[in-house]
Amino acid sequence: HNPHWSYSGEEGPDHWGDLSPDYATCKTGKNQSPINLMADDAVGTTSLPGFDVHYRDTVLKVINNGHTLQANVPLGSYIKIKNQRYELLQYHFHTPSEHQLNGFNYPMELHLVHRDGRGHYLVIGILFREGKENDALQTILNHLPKKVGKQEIFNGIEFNPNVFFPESKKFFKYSGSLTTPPCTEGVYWMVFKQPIEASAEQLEKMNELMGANARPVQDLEARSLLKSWS
Ligand code: SG7
Ligand code: ZN
Repeated sequence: HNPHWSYSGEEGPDHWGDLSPDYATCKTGKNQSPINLMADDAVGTTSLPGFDVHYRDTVLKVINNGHTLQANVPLGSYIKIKNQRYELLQYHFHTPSEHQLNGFNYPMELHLVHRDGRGHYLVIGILFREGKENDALQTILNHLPKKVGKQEIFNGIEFNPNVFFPESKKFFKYSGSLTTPPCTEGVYWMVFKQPIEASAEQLEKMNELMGANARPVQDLEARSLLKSWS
């Protein structure tokens, strides 16, 4: 059983590394996430490998695990990068955003968590800004689990998270970590530059459901931040 952690107070992000030896990387790691994505400082390269999204329409399975609102995805949805297949496991939300773009947080961030056959994680981050109502997000808001900690399956609701990808495929790439304990490193992060939109009411509702669940930005340290354009 893992020690309890939270987003404020004695069990908050500043203390994660001290709550358990298992969480030491949260404090000592030099490749932590999230980070501030400074577009001007990022290394521009058009030679980053492309990615192909192969997500399926699947039944909606939603859980509020106490830290985030999460949808668990049945096997068969994946991203392909250079012949490497990263299976989509789940996606979840943070309010406000965990990554900053040019020094600013956004009201929300979506994380699509993938894993390859060797156990390496690839997380895709998509930022939300306030704007027009987001139909896909509304589908999720219309199907919320009634209890914390229990997954609810909404049979008959076919959902494909590929609708969340922004129009522009420009993205940042860097090597980071899980943004929650145990803060494991070696996570391949791709964060899209273009935010997508959700209405003020939707963002407010998500914030109400999850509370503030964003880890503060971490130092870049010796890493380089790449961008897929120049
Ligand atoms: C959320 O973020 C959950 C975790 C996730 C963690 O707390 O979605 O997922 C679980 C417990 O199923 O951890 C290993 C993992 O996916 C960290 O993910 S994140 O770095 O993308 N924020
Ligand atoms: Zn996350």
